[in-house]
Amino acid sequence: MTEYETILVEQRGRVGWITLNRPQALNALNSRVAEEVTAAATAFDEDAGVGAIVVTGSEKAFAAGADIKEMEGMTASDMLSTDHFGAWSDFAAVRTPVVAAVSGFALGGGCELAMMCDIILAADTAKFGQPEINLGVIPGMGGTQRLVRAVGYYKAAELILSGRMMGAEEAERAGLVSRVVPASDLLDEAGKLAETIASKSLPSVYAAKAALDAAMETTLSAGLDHEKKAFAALFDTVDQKEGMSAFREKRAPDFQHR
Ligand code: CO8
Repeated sequence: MTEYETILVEQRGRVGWITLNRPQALNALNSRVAEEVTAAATAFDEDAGVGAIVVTGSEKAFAAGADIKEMEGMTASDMLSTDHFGAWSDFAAVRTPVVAAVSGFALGGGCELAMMCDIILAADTAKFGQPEINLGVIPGMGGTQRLVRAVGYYKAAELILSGRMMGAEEAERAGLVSRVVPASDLLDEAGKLAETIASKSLPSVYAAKAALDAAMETTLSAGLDHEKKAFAALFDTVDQKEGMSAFREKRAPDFQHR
């Protein structure tokens, strides 16, 4: 497996694990992290032996944001011309479902990275926020758009305009987090959830993620049209026949992921 500098990468069964590993900077996301996380996620995405990915950080920090020290001296034209965080768009585009397992700080780009994932599981210690306003900037990796879609305009506006952090329980109530678990159980719970997803038929998992993405991106009628076509297309898979005959025969399906 490729050697990485800022992340740890491991495959356990059908689950790919990516652990942010810059403890000295609370996993701040510099351009190297962006490249490496995207490269690792893309490699997992291209491997039919991987059916789900978990992204996590440390107990203290999922990620405390984009790397302020890397960005500090940049100009607007540096930002525009280098597409500083362009790699993250490729990460957000992987077909494989991604579970963010968040413990500690998920701030700025860290919160935005969690929101690029499909499911956010939070330790009871997690703290989410978009504090960029305190630095004289605004969220730049999707925060103004994805947070509004996740928690609604008014809650997102309060968080983004004030820079206030919210705890795990509040984030769950707001709809950003799907479940809060004790910090000591976070990785086990994320692993179990990812294994469950990875045990399903890969074509239907890809189709479900793409249809969910369509719900975020399009109008209701366009989204329904997307769903109708994707639903129909799955009837050409081996696994649709297997899933439905297993139901009729009252046994567990043996998916072939095709
Ligand atoms: N960038 C760089 N270094 C960081 C960052 C960061 N975001 N966060 C923490 N660190 C470093 C600290 O500088 C410190 O390093 P050192 O020991 O060398 O001084 C080390 O990590 C430990 O941090 P602290 O001593 O500050 O730890 P505390 O426990 O006292 O505080 C906090 C923890 C509250 C999380 C605090 O570190 C903090 O406020 N961090 C910054 C949070 C923040 O503002 N995040 C938003 C960053 S901007 C952003 O994410 C924009 C995203 C969009 C970019 C898109 C570009 C196109």
